Amino acid sequence: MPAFTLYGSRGSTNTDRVRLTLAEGGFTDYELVLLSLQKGEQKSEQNMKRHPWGKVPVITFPEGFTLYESRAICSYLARKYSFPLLPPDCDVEAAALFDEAQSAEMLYFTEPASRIAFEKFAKKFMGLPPDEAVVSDALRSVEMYFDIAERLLHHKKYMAGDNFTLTDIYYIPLIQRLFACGYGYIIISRKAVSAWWDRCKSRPAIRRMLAADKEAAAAASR
Ligand SMILES: N[C@@H](CCC(=O)N[C@@H](CS)C(=O)NCC(=O)O)C(=O)O
Repeated sequence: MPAFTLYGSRGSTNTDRVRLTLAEGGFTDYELVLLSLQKGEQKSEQNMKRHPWGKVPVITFPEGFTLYESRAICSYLARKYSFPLLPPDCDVEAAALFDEAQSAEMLYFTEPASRIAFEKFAKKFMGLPPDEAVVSDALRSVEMYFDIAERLLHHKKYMAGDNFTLTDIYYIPLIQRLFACGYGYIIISRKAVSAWWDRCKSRPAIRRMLAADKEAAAAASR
């Protein structure tokens, strides 16, 4: 029996955060159950019991422990299985800088980047046109975000310091989405941000997972 079940969805950036964390940790002893967001399976009675807001991802253990929220899941898994993706608990300053970087990612990057992904990517599958005013406003925020990240990344290799951590993983799915929507220039045009992105995506586990997902998406569209 696998150690736990991850309920997620294909193309879900929040699910991909967890999958990337597991890939980086080299952990494969889990079952991935894909729910169809198009069919509304995340709002089924069973999933509402797992996730009170009716979303993915969620993990459940055979003994009954259940956890939702992608970042909480990633840090729980990193702690439980000792993935080297968090600062050591004894280094309180490094832990505080990690929390700081995670807050910045979640509030100043993911918030506007998700609006772009929803308008330019998800709405296509719903047969709806993007709201260009929302996109322009969100693009301005993402550009400003990376102007600041550019300055900060001149003094550190990764978002929370000189080590690759979960915070770097948290960016990957939505940056992939920005590239898919034609906004990759936001990353590439900033030297330090672009170098950071290259360091992240060239990690062997990340490279393998991104290549496999690209291949799967191409096969699904054939
Ligand atoms: N803050 C949550 C966001 C979860 C979320 O919005 N998941 C999306 C998929 S990427 C979802 O389930 N959307 C369907 C819905 O809201 O009905 C996390 O980090 O896990």
